[in-house]
Amino acid sequence: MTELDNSTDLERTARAADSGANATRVFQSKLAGGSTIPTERVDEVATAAIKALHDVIRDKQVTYEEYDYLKKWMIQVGLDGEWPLFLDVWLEHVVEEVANADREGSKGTIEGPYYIPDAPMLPAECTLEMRADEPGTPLRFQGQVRAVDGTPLSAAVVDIWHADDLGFYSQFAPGLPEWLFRGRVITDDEGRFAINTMQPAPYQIPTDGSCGTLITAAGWHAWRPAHIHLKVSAPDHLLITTQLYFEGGEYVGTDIADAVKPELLLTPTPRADGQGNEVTYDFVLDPA
Ligand code: MBD
Ligand code: FE
Repeated sequence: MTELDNSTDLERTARAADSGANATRVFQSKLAGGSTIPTERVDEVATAAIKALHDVIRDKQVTYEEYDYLKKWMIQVGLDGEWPLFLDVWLEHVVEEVANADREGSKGTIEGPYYIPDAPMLPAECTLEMRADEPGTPLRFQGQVRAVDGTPLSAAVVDIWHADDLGFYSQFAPGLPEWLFRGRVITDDEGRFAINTMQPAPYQIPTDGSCGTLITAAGWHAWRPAHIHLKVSAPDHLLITTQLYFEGGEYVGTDIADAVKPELLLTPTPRADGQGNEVTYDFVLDPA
């Protein structure tokens, strides 16, 4: 590899130290109060989880050497601030599957570790915050929010966040504007929105942290396909947390976080004015 290739690689690699510590801090402010989960429930779930691990140890004949590396690794995950990343990449998709099994409206998927609440409020027709020379392919992302019975939902909130053209998230990578590619868009009288942004790039799990250590040790790849995160909500309706992907995009079939669903694929088309791409995607919210 040449020097130049190497520096390009470094630029494109998120660093665990930048993203992990902030993901941990942001998560800690989410659960302010104490747990209200009953003792019986903790007993039931914790006992089953521990037993599932016992079964793996027996089934795979786990050795003391492997057990000690597990301990060392788990200690390091905490030091790196990567528990939010680890849990959201490898467990959350099943929690989401259970949570949203009974929904009739739009499909959800995982939230991941990089949501920031209280992003700037924006009108139905808007442009997300970006830099003057923002690299990438412009995307006009438009659609309508409706109830299950088809009623348009005005004043719904389309809370959107995504990475930039290098796969970096604002507030989790250094040097980016605070609210880059983050905003809460309010739908108009017909429940519609039209958001001008830039298509995000695939996201690579930081390779220099403990999640990266696991990925390398196991011979996996470290990538999520390019995606747009959303939380869509309206009064008297259930909030849906979801992501949208790009049909035919790299890693769409091999997402390390297993969070792609066929219903969540966008197929943007070139705009008539030559200014990048456009795509329409509607959301349907279940009643509260
Ligand atoms: C991401 O951008 C993401 O969405 C998830 C789920 C995990 C890591 C990075
Ligand atoms: Fe993401």
